[in-house]
Amino acid sequence: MTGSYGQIGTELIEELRARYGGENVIATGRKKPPEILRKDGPYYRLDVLDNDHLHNMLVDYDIDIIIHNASVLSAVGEKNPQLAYRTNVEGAYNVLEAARILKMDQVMIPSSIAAFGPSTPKENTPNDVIMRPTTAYGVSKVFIELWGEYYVERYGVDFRSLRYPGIISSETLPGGGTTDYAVEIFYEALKNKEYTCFLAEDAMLPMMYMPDCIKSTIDLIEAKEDNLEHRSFNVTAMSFTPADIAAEIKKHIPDFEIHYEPDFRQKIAESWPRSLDDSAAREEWGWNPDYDLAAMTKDMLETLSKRLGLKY
Ligand code: AKB
Repeated sequence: MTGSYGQIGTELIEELRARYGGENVIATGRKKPPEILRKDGPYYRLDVLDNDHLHNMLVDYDIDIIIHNASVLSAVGEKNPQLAYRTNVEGAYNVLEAARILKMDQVMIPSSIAAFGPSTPKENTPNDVIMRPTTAYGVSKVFIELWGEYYVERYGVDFRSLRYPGIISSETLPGGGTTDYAVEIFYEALKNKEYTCFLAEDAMLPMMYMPDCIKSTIDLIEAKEDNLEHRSFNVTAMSFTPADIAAEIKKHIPDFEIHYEPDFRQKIAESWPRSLDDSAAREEWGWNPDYDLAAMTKDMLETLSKRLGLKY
């Protein structure tokens, strides 16, 4: 896995190691890893833009499946589109080329709701629909989907991708996305009983709790290739606005208050779907989420308050 120390990587690695054995799941990344990644299996420094190193590692460790999580997210991508291009487009190109040349068994590269744009229907967005994103991150995700699908047809590479919605998690903070508010709000609610949101109160976006994110990723990796009509899938578990999640938190922390100071990220959110139709994932590999807004909020507050030692 590349980008293993990110929000999704840290928790996905743990689950993969529990299922397949620590020594069979290699965590890689560009930085010094958190302790958790060294705990149950190997961690190696790897920059996916270093193509020789990437190929050497895949050969030396006899890798069958690559999960390419290293990515610059939407908000950071708008501040530095050139970085988004290099990391997301060139990084994914290197990974897909390595999979083709080395005849690897499978490549999983996440996409995102950011692959959709302002001209995409916003409600119950279908799996197959117009995609004209207006962010650097979104453009890079469309490239990944189309280049991956081209490699399926042209070279028989087993490419798979999930269009992740905003992911809410209690272990590792997200790094520079538009949906990050839905994680920050829990930390601030527990620490200060107050949160200033960078999106408007009615900015509705599709979301998913981390256990569902892990489940969807592993289910798609394990799905029988013959059952897949698509290669890039919408997945979702709930849709809510900042006002909705604040109201849900208030049920547990009655004196919690939210304020709104929308910044440049509001425009990004307005260009994305408000809800997704994930019926292709349900039909082709049995996707079915476990957490809705109420269940996720309860679990987040319980888990985070224990970890941070904060009562509510
Ligand atoms: C972001 O906000 O950039 C990501 C995403 C929806 O892909 N969380």
